[in-house]
Amino acid sequence: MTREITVAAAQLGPIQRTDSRESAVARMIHLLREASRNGVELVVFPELALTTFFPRWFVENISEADHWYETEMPSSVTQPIFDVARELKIGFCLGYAEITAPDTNGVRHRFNTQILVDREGKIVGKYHKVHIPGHEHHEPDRPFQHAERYYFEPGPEGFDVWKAFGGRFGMMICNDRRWPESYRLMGLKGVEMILCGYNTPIHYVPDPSQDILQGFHNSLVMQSGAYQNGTWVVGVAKAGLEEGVELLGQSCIVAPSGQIVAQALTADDELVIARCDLDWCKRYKETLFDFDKYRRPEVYGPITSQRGAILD
Ligand code: CDT
Repeated sequence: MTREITVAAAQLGPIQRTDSRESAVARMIHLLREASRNGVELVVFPELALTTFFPRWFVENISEADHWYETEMPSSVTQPIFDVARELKIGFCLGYAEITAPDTNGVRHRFNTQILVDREGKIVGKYHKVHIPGHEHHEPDRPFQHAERYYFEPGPEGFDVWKAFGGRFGMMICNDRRWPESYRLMGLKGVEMILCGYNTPIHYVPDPSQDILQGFHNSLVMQSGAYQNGTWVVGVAKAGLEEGVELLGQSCIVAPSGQIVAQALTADDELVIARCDLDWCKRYKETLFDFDKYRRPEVYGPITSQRGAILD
C-alpha cells in the first residue's frame, strides 16, 4: 500500500460578520471540487471556518454569542460538505466553534474544535484547542478584541493521534502551533502529519513590533515543529481583510525535513497542494530524532510540573 497522500491546505479568504454559514459551506464545496480535479485525498480547512472570527467582539451576556457555535456536526447546514466530500472520496479536516449539550451539572461547554473526517464521510477524530490565547475580559481600548479566553474553555483531553489515510494524523489549532509541547506530545505518539487551522491577526495589540514578524514566526514554528518531530505539518489560514482586521495567509505544507514544500500565493480562497510521502518521516524519526535512543525525559520534569519560569 502506498504511503503517499495528496493533501490540500484549503485556505479561505475573509468571512464577514454578515456572511451566512451557507455561503461559507458553498465556498468550501467549491474548493473540494477543485481539490478532486487535482487528485487530492485530504482537504484541510481553517480554524472557525464556518463563520467570521467572532472573538474579536465582546458581548456582556455570552449566550448572545450562542449563534456562532455549532450544536451538532454535521447539521443540516454542514451536511453538504460531508455529502460532497464522500461523493468525491475526499477526507477533510474542519474547524468550528462547538457548544455541547448540558452535562450532568447542566453546564454547556464551549470549545474551539477541529474534526477529521475519512473518505467515507465518517468523523474519525475530534480535537478541542488546548492553548487559548488572548484575554477573558472586555478590553475596550483595543482596536479589536481577541477574547478567545472568554468564548472557549481549553480542551481537557490534550493532543491525540488517529490512524487514518494509511498513517498517523494529529490535529492542533492556531495558537497551539507556537508551543513545542503540542508537536512533541503528538511526536511521542508517532504522528506523521499534523493538521492545523489558524486565524492570525497581523496586528499583535500587546506588542506591535511583532507585526512585521508574523509571517516569519508562522513559518518558524511550523518548520521547527515538523523537523524536530519528523512529521508533516499542514498549516491553513483564514486570510485577508476580515471586518477591518488583516489576517495572515501564508498557508503552507511543511515536510518532515522542515522545508516548506508548498505555500499560498494569495490571501483569498486558495488550494495549496502537495503530494506527501509519510515514509519521509522515518528519515528523521529513525536518525537524528530517534526519541527512544536520544531523549532524556529524566531531566525534562519541569516541563510538566511547572507552568511559568521560576527565577532563582
Ligand atoms: N486564533 C489564534 O489562536 N490566534 C492567535 C493570535 C494570538 S494574538 C492574541 C495566534 O497564535 O495566531
